[in-house]
Amino acid sequence: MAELTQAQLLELVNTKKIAPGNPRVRQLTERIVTDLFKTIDELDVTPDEFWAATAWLTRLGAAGQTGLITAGLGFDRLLDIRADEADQKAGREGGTPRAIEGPLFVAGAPTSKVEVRVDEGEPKGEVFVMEGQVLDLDGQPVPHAMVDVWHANEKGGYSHFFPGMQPYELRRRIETDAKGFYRFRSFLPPGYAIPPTGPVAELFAALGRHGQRPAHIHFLVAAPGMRTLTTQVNIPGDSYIDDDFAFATRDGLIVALERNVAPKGYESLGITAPFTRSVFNFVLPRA
Ligand code: MBD
Ligand code: FE
Repeated sequence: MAELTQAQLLELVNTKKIAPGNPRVRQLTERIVTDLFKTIDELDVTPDEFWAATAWLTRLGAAGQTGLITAGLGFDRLLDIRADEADQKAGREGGTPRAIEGPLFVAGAPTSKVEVRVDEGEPKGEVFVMEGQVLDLDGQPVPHAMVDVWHANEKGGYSHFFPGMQPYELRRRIETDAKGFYRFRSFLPPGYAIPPTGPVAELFAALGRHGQRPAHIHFLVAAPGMRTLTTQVNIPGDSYIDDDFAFATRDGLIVALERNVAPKGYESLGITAPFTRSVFNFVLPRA
């Protein structure tokens, strides 16, 4: 045992067992350990570098930023690209493009039927209404779909993650009516920036990268018998629209804005002055 070579050590690590364990976990661990041994050897990783990396991982977990780094290193978008490829191969094309959930979704937001005001009090930005239908691929309404919507506040912060916000602030669920209609009022949120200090900010500084996302609103649309859609829409005109640190913007998800829409018909949302609107349908394939 004393005179192990690198190759012998790797073989030992990857074959050691007293029980079958979980074959998939064994397979993935073996691959990752093998690749890391190779990286350390070929790039001549020093002990200082190695232990700095493990300390960084510890801080990453403690800061709750694992979901932020997966997005920033492209893994979330990779999974979407792979899901799109799988759909294409299976002939399951069409519908609203998926876009990454990101690390900031919180389940269980307050639910309303058909319409809701997402923000509260004085508008913190341009008053915005988004409305449309949930449809199937044939253009037929999907009744009683559940539309989860969540977005950042005027400082780019999300409730449950950003200090000083109320539980479920800027998070709501809307149940569509029999014709699949939904609508909500809020304000146009600004973009998002990663927390300025912390493990992700440190890595991004070392990589010479920014941690900005263009202005966006998240959705999760679910209905019985339909495939759940996780997506985001982008607000046009943001300078980061083609430079998202999370690689999540997509054609077909940049909403068209109509400005100066007359308030008539929007009184139930508390609207009494011209506002900004976007009509957007969510199209879901069958499950
Ligand atoms: C966000 O607001 C977001 O949407 C993603 C994907 C990653 C970090 C912050
Ligand atoms: Fe977001």
